[in-house]
Amino acid sequence: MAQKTTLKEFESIFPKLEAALLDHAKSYKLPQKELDWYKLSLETNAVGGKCNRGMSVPDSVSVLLGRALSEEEYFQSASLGWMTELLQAYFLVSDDIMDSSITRRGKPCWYRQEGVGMVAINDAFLLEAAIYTLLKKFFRSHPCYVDLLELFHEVTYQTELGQLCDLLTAPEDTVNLDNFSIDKYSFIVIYKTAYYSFYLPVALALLQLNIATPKNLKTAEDILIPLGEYFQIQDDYLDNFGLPEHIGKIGTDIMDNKCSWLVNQALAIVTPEQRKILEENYGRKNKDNEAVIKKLYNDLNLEQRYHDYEEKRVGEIRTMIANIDESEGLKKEVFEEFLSKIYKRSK
Ligand code: DMA
Ligand code: MG
Ligand code: MG
Ligand code: MG
Repeated sequence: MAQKTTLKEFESIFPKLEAALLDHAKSYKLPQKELDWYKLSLETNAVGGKCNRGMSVPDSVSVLLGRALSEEEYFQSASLGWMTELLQAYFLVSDDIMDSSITRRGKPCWYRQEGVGMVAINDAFLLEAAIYTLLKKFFRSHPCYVDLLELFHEVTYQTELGQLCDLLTAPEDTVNLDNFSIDKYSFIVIYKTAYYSFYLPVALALLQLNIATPKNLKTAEDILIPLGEYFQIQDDYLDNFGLPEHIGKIGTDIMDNKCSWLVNQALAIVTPEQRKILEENYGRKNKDNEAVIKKLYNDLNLEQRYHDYEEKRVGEIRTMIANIDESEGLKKEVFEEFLSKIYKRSK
C-alpha cells in the first residue's frame, strides 16, 4: 500500500538540504553576514508554503511502487520535492516583484520585507542555483542525473516563456482588451504554471524510479497539462473571489491588466455597454476602478460560470485518467491524487 507523506515529515528533510547548501556557500568562504542572509532567504522563501508540489514527488513515488518508502527512497524523493519547491520559490520571489504584489503566504512579499528590496532579484537567482547544488550533491551518481538536469532546465525555460507572455500581454500603461484571447490565455497558463507545478513532480518521480520511458512521460504530460491549466484557472478565480486569509495573498490581476480567466470570460459575454465599462476600468492602478470591475464580475455571474466550468472540466479530466495506459508502470492513482488535492480548493 502506498503511503502519503505529511507536511511535517516532508519539512523534516529540509534541514539536511539547507546544511548542504550552506556548506557549499561556505566552501567559497562566503562571509558570515551573507551566509546568514542566504539562510534567511532560503527559510523565508522555500519553506512555509503548502508544499503540494514538493510532497507530490514522494507521494507519486510511493504510489508507483505500491508501498511505503524506505528511508533512502524517502530522502531521495523528498529532496527532489524540495528542488521543485526551490524552483517555485525562485519563480514566486521574481513573480511578486513583476506583479507588484503585496503579500505572499500571509506575509509581505520578500522584496517588500525590511532591508530586502531589489536584493530579492539576486536572492531569486540563488534559489534557482540551489537546485543544481543539491542535484550534484545527492544525484551525481543516479543513472538519470543528466535527465534530471535537463528536465529542470527545460521546465524552467518553459515557465519563463509563460511568464514572458503573461507580462507582455499585460502592459502597465496601455489597456487593449483585443490583446486577450482564450488561445493566448491557454499558452500563458500551460507554460507559466502547468509544466513546473504538475508535470515536473511526476516526471521527477518517474526518473527517480528509472521508469521515465517516452510513453510514460507523454502520458503524464497529456494528463498533467490539462490538470495544471485547471489549477491556474482556479488561481485566477481565487485572485478575485478567494479570501486573502485563505489564499495568503491579495489579488492583483485586475489592476495588473492580466489576461486572466475571468476577464476572458467577461469578454465573451459582455454587452457593448459592459465592454465599455471594462475598457474604462480594467488594468488601472486604482482601487476605485478595480471595484467597478469587481462589481461587473458579480453582475456577469462569473462565480457561477466558474463553478459550472469546474464541474465540466473535472468530469473530462476524470475520463482522461480512466483511459490511462498503465502497461509501462504508470498508475492512474498518481493523477487521481493530484485531482483530489485541488478539486474545489479555496486556497
Ligand atoms: C503564477 O502566476 C506563475 C508563476 C510562474 C509564479 P501568478 O502571478 O498568477 O501567481 P500568483 O497569483 O501566485 O502571484
Ligand atoms: Mg503573481
Ligand atoms: Mg504573475
Ligand atoms: Mg494569480
